[in-house]
Amino acid sequence: MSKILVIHGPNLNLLGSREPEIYGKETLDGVNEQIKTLASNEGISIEIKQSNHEGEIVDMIGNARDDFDLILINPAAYTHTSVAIRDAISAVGIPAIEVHLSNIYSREEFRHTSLIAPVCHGQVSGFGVHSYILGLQAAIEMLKYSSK
Ligand code: CA2
Repeated sequence: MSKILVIHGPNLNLLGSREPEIYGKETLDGVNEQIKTLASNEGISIEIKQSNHEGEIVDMIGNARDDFDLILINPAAYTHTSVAIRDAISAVGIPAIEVHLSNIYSREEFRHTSLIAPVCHGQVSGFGVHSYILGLQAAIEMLKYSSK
């Protein structure tokens, strides 16, 4: 059974409580339920983690090699700043897919650059909670083809 690690970056624990006009009204628990439902329908094993700390996220990525086939990550604000997370993804040896709730290219200019995207297989941005679902569907397709 394929195993996917989902990582939510800083402040995503606040989802649903503030800025609903940008990030929607769904809570992180609600997002996670949707992710788990799709994974279970597709026969995929999922582990979901959230951290507000860059080093912790670097460790999660580094430790994923032996236990997971793919990482689905919303690096949140670290998208635009973290060489450490980029290097961890680049080094881990399993594919990663980057997701964003908002369309980072239609927001402030500092959000237009992702340091993470160049080391990911692909990026989904701008579909709210559905970005995670689309990213997960893409991940599942990728894993199907890579195991043939
Ligand atoms: O659109 C996304 O998913 C982002 O990764 C969200 C980050 C932001 O820094 C990125 O540029 C784009 C922010 C996550 C914080 O989420 C909050 C949710 C509710 C209330 C406050 C913050």
